[in-house]
Amino acid sequence: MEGKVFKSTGLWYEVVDNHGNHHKCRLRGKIKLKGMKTSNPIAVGDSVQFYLEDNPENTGVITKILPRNNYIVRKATQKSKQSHILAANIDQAILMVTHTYPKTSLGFIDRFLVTAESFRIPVIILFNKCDLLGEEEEGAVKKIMALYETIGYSSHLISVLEDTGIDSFFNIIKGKTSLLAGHSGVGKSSLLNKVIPDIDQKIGDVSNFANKGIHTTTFAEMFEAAPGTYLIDTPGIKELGLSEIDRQELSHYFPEMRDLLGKCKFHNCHHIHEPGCLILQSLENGDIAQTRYDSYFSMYHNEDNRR
Ligand SMILES: Nc1nc2c(ncn2[C@@H]2O[C@H](COP(=O)(O)OP(=O)(O)OP(=O)(O)O)[C@@H](O)[C@H]2O)c(=O)[nH]1
Ligand SMILES: [Mg+2]
Ligand SMILES: [Zn+2]
Repeated sequence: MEGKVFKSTGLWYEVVDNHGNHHKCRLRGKIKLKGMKTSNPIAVGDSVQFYLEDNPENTGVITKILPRNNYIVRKATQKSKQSHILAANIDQAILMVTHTYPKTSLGFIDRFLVTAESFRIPVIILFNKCDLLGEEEEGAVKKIMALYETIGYSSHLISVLEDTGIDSFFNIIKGKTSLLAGHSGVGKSSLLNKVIPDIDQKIGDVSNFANKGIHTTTFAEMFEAAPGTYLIDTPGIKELGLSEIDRQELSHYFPEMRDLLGKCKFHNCHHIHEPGCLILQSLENGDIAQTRYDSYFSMYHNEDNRR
């Protein structure tokens, strides 16, 4: 039988077959994936082959992972060399961010965008909790949104709480498999509950003390919002490792830099301090935003970007 992995809790995988039936499956032995140091062999969104065992519980055994179209990873832990696959076979990532409560830094957004670019996964940015914004803050958020729109990332101001901008969200996800990502506490599960009313994802608090989420969602899980429309809820991301990205390649993952590449005076320009650098010129004349260049600079030097 063939199916899609909807949930993975370590030992057990929830696999949904082509008829929509859910099966509790495990892995037989070890399936080795070539050249990948990942902490999880199978991820949510994977297509697998499995058979059902002849036992009272009717559990299944996964025998094969079908080739992935793509996948997105983060480092398993901060210092870890191992990567954790967040999800596989996704059409797009929805990055949910908040200006306050909790605050999402531009550095984090840019890191996520670069990671997604490197996996060739389109990103849509949702700015949630607009109900918490004063006039001035809303102006600031709209400026940030305009910046990302210019670069090519569709950005939306929403409030899950007040039901603002949720209708148009459905058009964004229709017929696709979307990964919902962002810091803990930004409202990912809240949005899921809103668009798929018959599920009941647990919602957490944002701690008053640290202004951070409390990691309510602990496992990635896929839900079917409508036939052919899938949403993957993920645990809040604290940071993203760029382990697989080479310094030389970094500028390729900044869309606003891409067109300029190869036109600097030196063909191997790193766009840090070289004379005749077109990227630095564009920064000077405002065609490249300072915040974006700051992110480039910091990623180039492999700095931790949790500002
Ligand atoms: N003011 C306001 N609060 C919201 C909004 N959306 C969600 N919240 C609140 O934010 C808190 C966190 O929501 P969750 O949906 O659990 O956040 P999450 O992103 O799933 O967090 P993790 O599972 O920890 O990654 C809850 O108290 C929600 O009620 C919003 O639009 N406005
Ligand atoms: Mg959650
Ligand atoms: Zn340059």
